[in-house]
Amino acid sequence: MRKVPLSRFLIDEQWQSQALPAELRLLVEVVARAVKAISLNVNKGALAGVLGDAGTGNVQGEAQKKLDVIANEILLEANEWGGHLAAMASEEMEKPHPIPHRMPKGEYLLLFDPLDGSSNIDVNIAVGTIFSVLRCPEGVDPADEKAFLQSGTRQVCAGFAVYGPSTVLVLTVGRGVHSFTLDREVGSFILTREDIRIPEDTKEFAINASNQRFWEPPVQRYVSELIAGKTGPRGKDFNMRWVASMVADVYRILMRGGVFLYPRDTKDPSKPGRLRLLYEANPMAMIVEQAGGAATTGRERILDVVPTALHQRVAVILGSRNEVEVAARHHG
Ligand code: AFP
Repeated sequence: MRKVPLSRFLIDEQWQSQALPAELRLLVEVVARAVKAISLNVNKGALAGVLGDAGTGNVQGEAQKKLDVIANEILLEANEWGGHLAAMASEEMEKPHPIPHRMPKGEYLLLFDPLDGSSNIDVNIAVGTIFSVLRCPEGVDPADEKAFLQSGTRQVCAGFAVYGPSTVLVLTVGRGVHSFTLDREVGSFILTREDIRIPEDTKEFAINASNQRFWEPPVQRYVSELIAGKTGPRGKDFNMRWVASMVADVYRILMRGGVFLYPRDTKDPSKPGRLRLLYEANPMAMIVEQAGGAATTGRERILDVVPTALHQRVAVILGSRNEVEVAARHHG
């Protein structure tokens, strides 16, 4: 494979395919630089005193880890001054973060989960960063969350980083999915997988099985068939994985197929599912669809969901197209 740094790849996308406006290329470069800084902090772990709780809570009512706050600050600081953004929104902040008046502004909105899987950080399991890019609608105040309430089909870019044995950046600008591995000696992301395609079938599913008693009947039926394996209607055995870091489960699915489910459950009726639509489900759904997979709530395509609130949650079933289809059929 040609050793292509992210910057070269993006320049090619900009000039050869006219698919990437200069401002969006700058946005991706800036986010990639922020991801490198987050990776550095994550990899220092205990040595940098960045583990453990921050002693604060976020808008989700969840205790924040120190690295949640650090990663959020890194992304805000890196993106404030480039002139490519109108505003940002984060899992860690209740309201949108407008670009300060003294800074130049651009046409894009950047949404992110700065540290996905943060409950894993203290036990040294892979975590990540998820991001989504929208255009700011004309005539809408970017500081108003209404500017962000756009269906996932409106995304112009989506990506995530996995801080695992290696740091990998997965990216789509609407022309396939590509992954870049961080070369720490040079400090560059190097293209390592071009035009990733998810196998259409799979024998591997990912779900937090401890919630089984809270699932709706269609999911109960679907998962029990997977567990029945050869002895059941599927006629084949399945394997199960659950990392509890969506970035790690989705990356595995991009590499070898699989189906990931975080369904609605009755555990907390106020939360239709755990995952957030705008900065977790939508970017992952765009990536999975661009890689030939499928992403549904069980009842509708995730990218078609019309958002009504910045931090709303949604049920997620995504991965190998044919397997997602089987799960969706159980929903009638
Ligand atoms: P945290 O970021 O709070 O650890 O949540 C991670 C996550 O949003 C997603 O990455 C996982 O797939 C899912 O939640 C894990 O949820 P459970 O802890 O309920 O299994």
